[in-house]
Amino acid sequence: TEPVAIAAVDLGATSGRVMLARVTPTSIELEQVARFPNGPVRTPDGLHWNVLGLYEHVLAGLREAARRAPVRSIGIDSWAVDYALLREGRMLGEPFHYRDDRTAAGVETVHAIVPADELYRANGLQHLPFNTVFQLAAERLDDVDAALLVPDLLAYWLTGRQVAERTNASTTGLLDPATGTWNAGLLARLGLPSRILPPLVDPGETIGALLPHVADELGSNAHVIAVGSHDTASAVVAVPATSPDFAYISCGTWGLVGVELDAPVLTDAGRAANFTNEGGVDGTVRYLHNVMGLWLLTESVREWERDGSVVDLPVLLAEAAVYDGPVALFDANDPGFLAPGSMATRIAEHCRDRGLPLPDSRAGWARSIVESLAAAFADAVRTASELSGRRVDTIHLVGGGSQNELLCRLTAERSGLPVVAGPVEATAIGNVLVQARALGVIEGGLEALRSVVAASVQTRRFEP
Ligand code: ADP
Ligand code: LRH
Repeated sequence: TEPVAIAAVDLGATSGRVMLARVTPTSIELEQVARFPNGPVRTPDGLHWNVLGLYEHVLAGLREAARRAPVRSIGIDSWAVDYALLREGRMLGEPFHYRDDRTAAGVETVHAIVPADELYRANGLQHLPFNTVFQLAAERLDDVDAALLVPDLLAYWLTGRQVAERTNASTTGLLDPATGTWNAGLLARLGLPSRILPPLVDPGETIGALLPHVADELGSNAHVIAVGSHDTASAVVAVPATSPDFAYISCGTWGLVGVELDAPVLTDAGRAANFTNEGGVDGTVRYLHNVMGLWLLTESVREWERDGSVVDLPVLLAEAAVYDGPVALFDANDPGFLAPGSMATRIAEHCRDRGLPLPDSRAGWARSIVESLAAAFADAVRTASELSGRRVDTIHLVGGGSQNELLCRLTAERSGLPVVAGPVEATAIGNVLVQARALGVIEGGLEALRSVVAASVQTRRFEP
């Protein structure tokens, strides 16, 4: 059969891309049409995302996609939790970046009304200081009539329709994990106005046609279809698993490590281990822990490059792989690594304060970061399995980090489990597959979608 053209907009915290996919009932082929850097921008009031800049790149990418193929539909995903505030359709300032430190005040405000254990029972989320609920608690909302998560904001700009896609909405801390609907009781207790939260839609639902001026600019009559708009939800759809006993590591800026379940686990042990229940595609639950991820490495590289030198990541990783000096095995999850700036210095101080061995080269520090991440990954896989009772016989490592052979090898060694690496663009693939199913190109549940991925992409296996 003739392949169907589908576009995926995938905005990661490190880079964004527009991908053009050609899909048949049994295969998917991906072509990158645009890629652009992304990251925090500091202005005097704090850290922000340049969403207008991102939107401009998205439009250019979609225009190019439509030039190359008759795109039937568009799906948008991005990092979670962050949002724009709107009044009468107008965005009130650039969204804050989740690494902005204003959220500390919001955490205090929320916990003073709803203690942490009660909040966990109400929303099922691990404590991350930037969960939307804490961010909103630090905002003035009197004049606001809508809060739109980033993918929903872009969908609104494309279609004129304001919705909240459910997987990403689950990261706000304002959804009831039992019903998957906005938690009205929690909102009322926190004094958060429910009017600002738009109606929920599920992945696969059509959000709308392009606004006339957008259709004109893009040269396209595609529709926007809701996907797992939380990037991690889309990434997990595209895990090329061939058996159910897998753990996943969605590895880019963050390392999201866990298992897929049918129902949330809301135990005290899970809360103590900081495990979260995020909403997945087809009503699944992602039971996972946020590991700090390759942010530790990219942010260190950014510091090293401040003297004008250029660090080539594959070269650095190749040196790290053969490095045989002292290695610092540190706690990659230390909250002190959340904020941007001087990462290499902060890691070195962290290690010195704890009497850890100190490498004497950049390759040694890169090795230490990757070893520490692999240890945190292995630990999180073990804990996910213990807490959920889910057997794990394979780890699927997907996302940009799957290109990091050293990381894959060390994760296999430290976990004692085989690591299957790839696809790199899992998120975009998961985004496309949900659209393809909505269009009737592919049929079936997640297992069927995953078998299309397994048949279409190259993976690499690392034995323990
Ligand atoms: P995000 O979606 O969060 O922006 P990605 O999934 O695109 O992140 O992954 C980005 C990460 O992939 C980078 O931080 C980098 O560490 C890693 N990466 C990219 N290219 C390579 C490469 N050639 N070799 C090893 N790692 C790479
Ligand atoms: C990864 C991610 C992750 C969230 C974080 C804010 O990009 O969406 O799942 O916890 O960003």
